[in-house]
Amino acid sequence: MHPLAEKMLRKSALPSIYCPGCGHGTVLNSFLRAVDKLGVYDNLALVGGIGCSGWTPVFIKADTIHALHGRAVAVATGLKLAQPDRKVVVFCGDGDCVAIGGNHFIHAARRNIDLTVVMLNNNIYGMTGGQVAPTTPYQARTQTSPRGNPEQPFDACELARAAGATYIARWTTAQPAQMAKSMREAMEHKGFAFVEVVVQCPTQAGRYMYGTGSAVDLYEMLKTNSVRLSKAGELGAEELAGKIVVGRLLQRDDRPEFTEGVYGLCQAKGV
Ligand SMILES: Cc1ncc(C[n+]2csc(CCOP(=O)(O)OP(=O)(O)O)c2C)c(N)n1
Repeated sequence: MHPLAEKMLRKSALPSIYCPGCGHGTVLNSFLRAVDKLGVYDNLALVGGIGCSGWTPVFIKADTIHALHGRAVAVATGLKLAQPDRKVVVFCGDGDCVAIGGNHFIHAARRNIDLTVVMLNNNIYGMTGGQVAPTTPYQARTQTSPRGNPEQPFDACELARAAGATYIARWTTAQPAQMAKSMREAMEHKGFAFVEVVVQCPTQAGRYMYGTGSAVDLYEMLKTNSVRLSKAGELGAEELAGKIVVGRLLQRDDRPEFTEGVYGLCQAKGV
């Protein structure tokens, strides 16, 4: 076993339940590298939601909580307020984060609470059989949109930006080193940090949406469709259609952090 895996994986949770070719393992790998580099291992508190992505903290030897579907950010908010010195990291799926948990997500961003939220976006509800998600592309075929998705998807990074997040990055599984760097930056950042990772899901999104269950083809698709933020500005709307803009999309430090604000108010009142 790789020394990092030896040190950080919870062996009782192995072997992994991820489907063959699933991108979630790459996200786990990048996260372990980010934690190792930062050396925050002993101070971590990880929160997972329901769904395939919710398994990510289960594999890591750290303090972890498994929250109800959609409630991972809400649970993390309580945890951070109770233990402000912790590095609290949430792993959630796109359905978990911006569908059922959408309200918690935008209000956590609005408060600028010091959390790192990693959203594993497979564009679908993976665990429950491939239902349509708020990130499913327009007209894409899923188990609940057999004639094509009639809804327009939204961009979770733009949602986070509008709500008040202060660090935002997006990568795909085809950029694991950059993803790890962003995870590091997100954990170092004081405030609400959001890292979206677009992952291949051969079993559900692959077969129904993209017409291939081949992880290699899906991975290639992610790679060729990724455009760096620095390059995206040079492209017109037509050239950008269907592309995934990747990079550090936002970093600002002009908004107060919520936990400090709460403790500051309590101190001022002598509580
Ligand atoms: C309150 C509630 N509603 C619905 C479910 C059923 N459920 C479990 S996982 C899941 C889909 C998860 O999709 P997503 O969050 O995108 O994560 P993925 O499995 O794709 O990683 C659903 C609907 C549930 N467990 N709890």
